[in-house]
Amino acid sequence: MSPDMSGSIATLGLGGNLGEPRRAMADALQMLDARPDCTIRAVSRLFRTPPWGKTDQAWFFNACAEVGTTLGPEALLEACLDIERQMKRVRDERWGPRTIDIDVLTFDNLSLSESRLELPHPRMTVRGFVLMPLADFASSMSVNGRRVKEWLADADVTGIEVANDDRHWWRAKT
Ligand code: PH2
Ligand code: MG
Ligand code: MG
Repeated sequence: MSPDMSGSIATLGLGGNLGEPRRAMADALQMLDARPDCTIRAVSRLFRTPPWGKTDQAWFFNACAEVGTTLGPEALLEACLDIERQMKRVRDERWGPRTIDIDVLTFDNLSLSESRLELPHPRMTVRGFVLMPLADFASSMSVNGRRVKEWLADADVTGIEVANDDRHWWRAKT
């Protein structure tokens, strides 16, 4: 997307805890950025996070990204699911281990409540592993009436560590 093109701003949450999640997340961001209808505008640091929800599984890597896009929200979700499929995502159970997960967190200021896509992402305001990376580039963004940094101040971030503080970690080729 060229900078003068009108479009939308979406934020994404990425994570994984099977195989090589760092590589999978970097590849996913590069694949999105390579599309003519998506531009990666910002990427958080890379974090190492304790499993949330289902705790008897490996730690995750997590990151967030800001995307400029001319796609609509459903088409952006489809692009993310496509990438998950291309990367042969493995997932057996809800909240269980996965090679890669790409969630659409926000899309402009849109509120949506569809079975396939709820915006803002319904659990993003309570998840430290989403809020901490998101605050790297969107700490003042308003979500459900509060800023990301305010949600983050109330979130449990126990155990979350920075795995790579170079914001360009995702551009690495191999
Ligand atoms: N994703 C989940 C469930 N639990 N825990 C962490 N730390 N990171 C995740 O990305 C994650 C999770 C379901 O999408
Ligand atoms: Mg998820
Ligand atoms: Mg998902």
